[in-house]
This record gives sequence, structure tokens and C-alpha cells, in this order.
Amino acid sequence: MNLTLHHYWRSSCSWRVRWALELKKVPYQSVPVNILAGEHQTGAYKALNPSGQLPTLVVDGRLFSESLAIIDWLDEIVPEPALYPSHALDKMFVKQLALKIVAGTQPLQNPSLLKLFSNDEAERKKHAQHFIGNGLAVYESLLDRGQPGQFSFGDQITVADLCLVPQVYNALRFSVDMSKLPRITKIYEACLKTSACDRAAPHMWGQALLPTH
Ligand SMILES: N[C@@H](CCC(=O)N[C@@H](CS)C(=O)NCC(=O)O)C(=O)O
Repeated sequence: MNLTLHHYWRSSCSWRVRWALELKKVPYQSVPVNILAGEHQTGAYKALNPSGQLPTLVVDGRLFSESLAIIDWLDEIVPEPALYPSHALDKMFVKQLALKIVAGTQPLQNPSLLKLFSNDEAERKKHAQHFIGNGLAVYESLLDRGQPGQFSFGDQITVADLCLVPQVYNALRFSVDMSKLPRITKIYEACLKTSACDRAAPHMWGQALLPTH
């Protein structure tokens, strides 16, 4: 099987997929697409991914987007380490957390959406802080309904962590107040200490160091 990932080093959705590929030890070719230079909006890139967003995965010539769909496929073809708990209710819980980020937070802070709110950088930052802060506050409170442990669901790295950690990275970039998010902060730190997460992280693919808080 031949895999090529079109991704951007700082894109949170790209980090999710890179991390899953690392965990599953699936080799892939990397094609960087520079969002800052607008490469994702070119006709050539949109021919790969009509949404003009990152990432896109090419599997034996077939084109796929949507990070969660890609991660779920990887989890199916390489079952270990499993990215969901085995019990169906626990699985729903983890998917709920992941979707809170994938559908309920990240799209609301995407640069293409922020531009519609305002041309002013400071205003855009305020919007991003609002939506990320709200999304993470909900995630933090949902954690109480799960299983205690070092990650979002006990001690198993799940899809929820793959979505949460890159979102926290964005939160720190936008200077979101993390003081009321102690469990999320601990999960972020614990995940960054794992080698698969680190190898997939922006600092391995771009220039900037991970932000601290
Ligand atoms: N739901 C999509 C979202 C993809 C997405 O929003 N990607 C961002 C980077 S994390 C992007 O390409 N943003 C550039 C833009 O929207 O102009 C996924 O999970 O893959």
C-alpha cells in the first residue's frame, strides 16, 4: 500500500493524522502544503481536495480528506494500538470528545472563518479565544464522566487525545487562558511526552517550538 499525506506542519488536523500514522507505524510520503502561502487554495491542490483544506491522504492513487475518517480507517486496517476503547458506550464517550473538537471547536477557529469576522488581527484572536475557550471548557467538564487516568479516557491514548492535543497547541498559540483547564493541561503534557505524538508534532515538521503555558 502506498500512502502520501498532503499536510501543513502547523495544521491541527494534519497533526491528528500524522500522530495516528506514527502510532500505527504506517510509513507514508510527505508533501508539505503551505497554508500561509495560500497553496491550499490553488487549483492544483483543490483538484486533490475540493474543500481546499489540509490534510489529504492519497492511498494507492485514491484521494481522501477529513482527518477523523482517515484516522478511523487506519484504526480499522491496523487494529493495534486501538484508538477506541472496546466497550460500545466507552467508544461513544471517546467519539463524543473527539467530535467536540473536530466539529464543535476547530472549525470555529479556522483562519478562513476568522477572516470573515474581521480584518483586524486582535479581533480575530478574540474570536478564536472565545470559541477555543468554550470548546475546551466543555471538554474539561465531560472528562469527569469518563475514566480517570493520564489521558482523555484512562491510560489508553484514544482518538480523543489525537484531536485534543493539537487543539491545545492552537489554544496556546492564541493565548487562551488555560488556568481553568487543569485536566486538559495534564493530558496535553502527558501526550507530548509520548514518542508518537512528539514525532508528529509541528516542531518536527516546521520551525517553531511548541508553545508553553
Ligand atoms: N474537518 C476537516 C477540517 C480540515 C481543516 O479545517 N483544515 C485546516 C487546517 S487544521 C485548514 O486547511 N485550514 C485552512 C483553511 O480553511 O483555509 C478535517 O478534520 O480534516
